[in-house]
Amino acid sequence: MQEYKLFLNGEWSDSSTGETFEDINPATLETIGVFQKASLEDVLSAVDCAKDAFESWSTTPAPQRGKILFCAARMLEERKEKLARLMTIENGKILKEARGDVQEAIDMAYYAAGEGRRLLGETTPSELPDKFCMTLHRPMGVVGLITPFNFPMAIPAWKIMPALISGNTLVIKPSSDTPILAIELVKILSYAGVPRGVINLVTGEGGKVGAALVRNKDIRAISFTGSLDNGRWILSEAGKDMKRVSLEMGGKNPVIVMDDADLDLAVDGVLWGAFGTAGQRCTAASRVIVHEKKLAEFQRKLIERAKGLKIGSGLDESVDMGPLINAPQIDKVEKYVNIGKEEGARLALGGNRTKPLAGYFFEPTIFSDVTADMKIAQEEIFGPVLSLISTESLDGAIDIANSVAYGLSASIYTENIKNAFLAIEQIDTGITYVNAPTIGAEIHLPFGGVKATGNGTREAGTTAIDEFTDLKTVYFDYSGRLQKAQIDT
Ligand code: UN1
Repeated sequence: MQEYKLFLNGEWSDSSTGETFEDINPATLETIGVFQKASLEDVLSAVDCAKDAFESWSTTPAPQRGKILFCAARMLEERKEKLARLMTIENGKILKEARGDVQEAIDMAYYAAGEGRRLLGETTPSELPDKFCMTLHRPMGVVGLITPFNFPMAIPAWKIMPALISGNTLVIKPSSDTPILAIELVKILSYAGVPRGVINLVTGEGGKVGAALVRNKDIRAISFTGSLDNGRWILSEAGKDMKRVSLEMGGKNPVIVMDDADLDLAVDGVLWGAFGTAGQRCTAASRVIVHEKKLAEFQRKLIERAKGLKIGSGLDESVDMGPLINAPQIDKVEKYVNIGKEEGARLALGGNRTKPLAGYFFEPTIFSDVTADMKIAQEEIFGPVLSLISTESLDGAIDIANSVAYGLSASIYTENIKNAFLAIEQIDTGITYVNAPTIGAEIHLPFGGVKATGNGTREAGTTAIDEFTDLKTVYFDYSGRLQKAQIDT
């Protein structure tokens, strides 16, 4: 059994208490690795290492930092297939998606590396003569990154790459369900030349190890992707020290299908959006709001296609959907299926566990006759469960779309430009797709949501730099005399 270590100051080390935990393959339930349960002491030492490394890394010219990230990007590319297989074994997602996850990390590495030659500030005229005004991005210090299981390499990369190019040093704590890919990413960054101490990795329970990062006074920013409850706690706890907090939490992402939509295209999109990654994406489609005139036809086509989805090991290239991540997750999905039945929704497809292998498999599940206020249409399930809701009009559909606590991603299928623009304007989400599923964000655009999905920050795109830098405004007066803004003008 392979044993994985903590990464502290450029070295792989055991937890100070010697305690470990295991990680299983969710398709087969076989143990695939042993990991360190970091102690509070280990977390302190990780933060101390990052603190010591800050001065040298933050004063390394950003294009030089970029060079290291370019090298890491190429190494990731060379290892893409191997990493993707490892991910399918650890996370369960099918190979095609695992390759996409690694590709997202590669894209982010190249993109952030290029930022090394930008990190653009602004220049703007002064209201006074012989005075120059500009802004520049400054590194923050040590940042703490806490990542979820569902994108085991992409999400760590979304956070690590921008944090590094901005000149920060960091401690990352990956999900205990999928630490291997984060460990592989850190290994690659270290081979690529990230100096010792700049990047540190701790594994263990969120409530202990993650919480210790959130509470550590030497950490200037926390970037977290995960559940709403944990995000709420992090925001209030880190707020006590005035830390920067970036949160990406849940979604209850709607797809609106209008009566003028290309129905086959919409069926394709909904299938991919709802059942890709077995529904375990923050961006997964969990509600389809269909115009009543097309509901029967759409439902028939969707169910027919969903019936054909093959469930099994993600390593089998003919499989469409792998397992859920762990026992609590499949219990949660089952609980929501029961709630849906009790609420009076009609179970139109699936609804059961299934056992192509020993692991946590659940059928693609579709509820029809769902009303917008039912729990299954309001709460995030994070599994392959989809609710079909009928609407009479676009206005009605948008009201339903906006009736949930979350606001991450949404989509509309329509051939009518006016409908599309109204949806773009009126749906309360951070991301809106037209004639495409709710999933599939690209790394060079801002990613994040409104309402309970986050606290207004955006990962990826140029906004990733805002997440990890402080902005300094500079006034440079070369007039040689005292000039008073607002008064001498
Ligand atoms: C997530 O589910 O937390 O747009 C991230 C997408 C992916 C990222 C999802 N590129 O679905």
